[in-house]
Amino acid sequence: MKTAKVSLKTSLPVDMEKELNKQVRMEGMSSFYYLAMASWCETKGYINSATFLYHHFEEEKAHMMKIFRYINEMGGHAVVPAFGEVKLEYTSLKDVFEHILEHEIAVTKSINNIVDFCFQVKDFSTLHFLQWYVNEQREEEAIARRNLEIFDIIGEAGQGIWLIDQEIGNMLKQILAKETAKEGAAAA
Ligand code: OFO
Repeated sequence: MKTAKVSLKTSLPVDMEKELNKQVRMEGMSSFYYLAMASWCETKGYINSATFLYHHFEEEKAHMMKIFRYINEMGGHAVVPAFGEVKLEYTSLKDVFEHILEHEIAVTKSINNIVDFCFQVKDFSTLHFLQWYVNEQREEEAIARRNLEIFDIIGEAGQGIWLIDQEIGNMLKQILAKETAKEGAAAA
């Protein structure tokens, strides 16, 4: 007599698992974009921008892992994605930050599509889980826009580019202070 294979049941819809695995890849790709940009900045002497981008590389890695762990927690199967090539060269520091804003908008759209899908399949657990990403993307887009504004306000001529790099360093300090405050509030 054949024994039926017992598989663990999950409320995670199969298509949702696929969508989340795609997002795992997108977050992973994001981390490598930031890493490549950090390296480009470092080799050009934009040290503060490089530090900002190395920090962001770590953040994106954490975003990837958060979804990865969620898929398995829900009884799905998180898949290690194949990562493609990333852009290694940029024409200027502003070019780097323009790519960042474009990329973050693409990530927001991707998250929004999954949120929309949550409603379609009535997956309220994933909907709740993704709220964190909705907020995160709003914050990240705002930071990316602010970084580009800095270029317009200061101007790149003369010592401008040096000042811009300094200002991006200050932006990172503000981000780190906010993160510490959030952690403090969560621990209280
Ligand atoms: Fe993953 O937060 Fe932006 O991309």
